[in-house]
Amino acid sequence: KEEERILNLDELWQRLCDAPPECHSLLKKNLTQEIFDDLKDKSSKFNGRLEDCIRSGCENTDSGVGVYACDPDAYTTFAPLLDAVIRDYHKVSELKHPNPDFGDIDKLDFGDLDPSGEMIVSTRVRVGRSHDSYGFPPVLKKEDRVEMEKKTVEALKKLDGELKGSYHPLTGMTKETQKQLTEDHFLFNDSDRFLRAAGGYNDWPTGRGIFFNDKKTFLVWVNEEDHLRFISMQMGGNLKEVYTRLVKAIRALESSGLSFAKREGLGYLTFCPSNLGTTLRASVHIKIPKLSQTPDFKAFCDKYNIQARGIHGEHTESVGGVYDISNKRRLGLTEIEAIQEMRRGVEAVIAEEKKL
Ligand code: ADP
Ligand code: CIR
Repeated sequence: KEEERILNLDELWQRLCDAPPECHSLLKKNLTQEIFDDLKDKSSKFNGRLEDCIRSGCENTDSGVGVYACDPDAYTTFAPLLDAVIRDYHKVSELKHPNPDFGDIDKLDFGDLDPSGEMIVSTRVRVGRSHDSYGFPPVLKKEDRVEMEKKTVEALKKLDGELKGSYHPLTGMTKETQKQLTEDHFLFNDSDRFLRAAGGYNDWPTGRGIFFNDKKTFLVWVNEEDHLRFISMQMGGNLKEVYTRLVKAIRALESSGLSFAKREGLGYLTFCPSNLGTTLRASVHIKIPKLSQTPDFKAFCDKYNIQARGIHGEHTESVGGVYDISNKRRLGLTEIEAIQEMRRGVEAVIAEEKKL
């Protein structure tokens, strides 16, 4: 069938050129004929090609970003495209990124963002990490995924205290368990067509799994979009507790023998250019039935550099006026600055909802 045929680079480019006027992806905006011609014959370290980076955005012209890096080296090989997309997404004119700075977690000047408990349902902060010696999904082989999973699980076994937990591979997990964990917002699935087109579900479910502690307040996603995602979450609005737990986990895992891909000016490298830098996304699920219905909702979010998503993740819908509100920028600021950006945005959202 036509849709199942793997399109070659020229066909992908043609699709992008023929994209409907509603296509406003960062790929469409930034991949000029000149850049295309410059990059079309290049290969990255793991033999990734331009088609691996742009397939998702060409097949899904309704993408927001539309670009993925085929491996960490893609950020160098395909820099003329990727740099432009990074500047655009993170709103930076120069590709500069500070050293990690999590702030003084014993002296944080915030606690619960919604002490009344009326508006915030839950709070989550995540970061992504990539093993520095492997490519990203389009160039990975089944064996790579299995090896990475093994290395990761070895490191996770060393966690102790509140972070101590167990690993649950997707292979062998019942459909019912997967469904329940996904509905409860703990687990990922293979239903994102953007990620699918980028090769994110190749060899599914091999090498994928989830680690969590007893309370499911600290979780690690293995080989979903990124090699690793560290997640801290809990019910209610206590950002201080959630963030503090994540910082402790990052510190423990950075000294557990794993080595993560990083680059001067870009911070930690991730599969999607929207995630690199701090890789941090801090979110609340929050009830905002009034604000979300105003015509200025999007402009309001833009003003505070926050982003609204549906409650089952990106590209999903809101349910009952509950939205996922998070910081949008991850590059060009420190971790603690990204958290403060989210905090200010959420406080403004709460104040505005109460006013309406
Ligand atoms: P990410 O980019 O962080 O991986 P997604 O938008 O794909 O995010 O969401 C991943 C999962 O995390 C989804 O199941 C989503 O519902 C859940 N999630 C995100 N933020 C929160 C939150 N504040 N509370 C509970 N679940 C959340
Ligand atoms: C898009 O372009 O809309 C998708 N490829 C998602 C982009 C950003 N989100 C992500 O990395 N999770």
